[in-house]
Amino acid sequence: MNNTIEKIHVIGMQMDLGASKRGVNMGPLAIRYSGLMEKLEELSFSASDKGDILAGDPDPSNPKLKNFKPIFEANRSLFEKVTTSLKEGAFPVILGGDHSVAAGSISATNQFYKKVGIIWIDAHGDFNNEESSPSGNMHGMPLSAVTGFGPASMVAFSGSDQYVDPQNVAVVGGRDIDPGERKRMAESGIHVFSIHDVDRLGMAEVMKRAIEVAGNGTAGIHVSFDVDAITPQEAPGVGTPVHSGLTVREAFLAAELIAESGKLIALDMVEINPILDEKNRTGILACELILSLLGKSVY
Ligand code: NNH
Ligand code: MN
Ligand code: MN
Ligand code: MN
Repeated sequence: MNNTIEKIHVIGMQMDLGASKRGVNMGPLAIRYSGLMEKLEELSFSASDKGDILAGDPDPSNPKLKNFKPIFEANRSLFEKVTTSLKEGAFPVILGGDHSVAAGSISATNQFYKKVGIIWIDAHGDFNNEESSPSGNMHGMPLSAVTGFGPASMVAFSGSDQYVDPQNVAVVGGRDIDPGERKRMAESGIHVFSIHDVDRLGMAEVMKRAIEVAGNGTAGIHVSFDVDAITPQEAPGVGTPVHSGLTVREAFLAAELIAESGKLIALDMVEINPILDEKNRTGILACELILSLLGKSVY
C-alpha cells in the first residue's frame, strides 16, 4: 500500500465534447457503479466523492478546436476543484470524460507542486495542436498543451505559463500516432515507449524507465490513463479503439509498479464509453486499475 496517500477526492468530468463519438461523459457513472467509493473505503482510504462537473452545450464555431468554449469552461472548473483538493491535502482521482480533461487536472497539479512528471498511458499521443490535428478534436491535444507546445488557449485558465518539462513526460502504449503529431512528439523531447517497446523490453522494464523519466527531479508523477491503451477485446467501451494493444495483465503490472514507486500524486482515468461497452466491462476494469494504482495488492 502506498503509505503517502491517505485522503482521496474523486472528481468526475461529465464531458464528451473533446471526442467525435458521444458517450464518454457517462464514464464517471460507470466507474462509480463498479463500486469505486466502497472499494476505496475497504482499502482504508478516507475517500470523498466530490461529484461531477457538467460540460455545457456543444459549440460549432471553431472547426480547428471543436467545442473550445465548453471544454475550456469545464476544465477551468476542474482546475479549481483539483487545486482545492490539493490544498486540503487530498489526492485527486479524476474520472473522465474524454481526455481533454487532463488539461485541467495536470495544470492544477503542476501549478500546485511546481514541477510534476507525467506518465501518459494511451494508444494515442494526444500531442496535436490546432494546426497538426487531423480532426480538430481536443482530446487529441492535452499532452501537447500541458507541455507548452500548444494550443496555449487550451490551458489559459491557469493564468500561468509554467508547463510540464517534456523531459519528465513518458508516453506508454502508443500505436496510433498521426504523422504531424509524430514529428511534434519527436522534436519535443518527451519520451515515448510505444507498443513496440513494450513488446521488446517488457512492461516491467518500460515502467522502470517511465518512472525514472517522470520521477527524476519532480515532486511526483501524475498518471493520465486512457483506457484505449488496452486492447479493444478486453476494453471494448472506448470511442477510438486501436487493435493489438496492452493486455489486461500488462495494464495491471504498469499500475502496480507505479503504486510501488510511491511517487503517484494524481490520477486521471479517462475515455470510458458505457454506450459502446459490454456489460460495463470497461468500467469495472477502469475501477480496478484505479485501485491497483493506489496500491491495492493481489497478495
Ligand atoms: N490523434 C487523433 C486526433 O487527434 C485521435 C485522438 N484520439 C484519442 N486520443 N482517443 O487518446 O484526432
Ligand atoms: Mn488519450
Ligand atoms: Mn487514446
Ligand atoms: Mn531525455
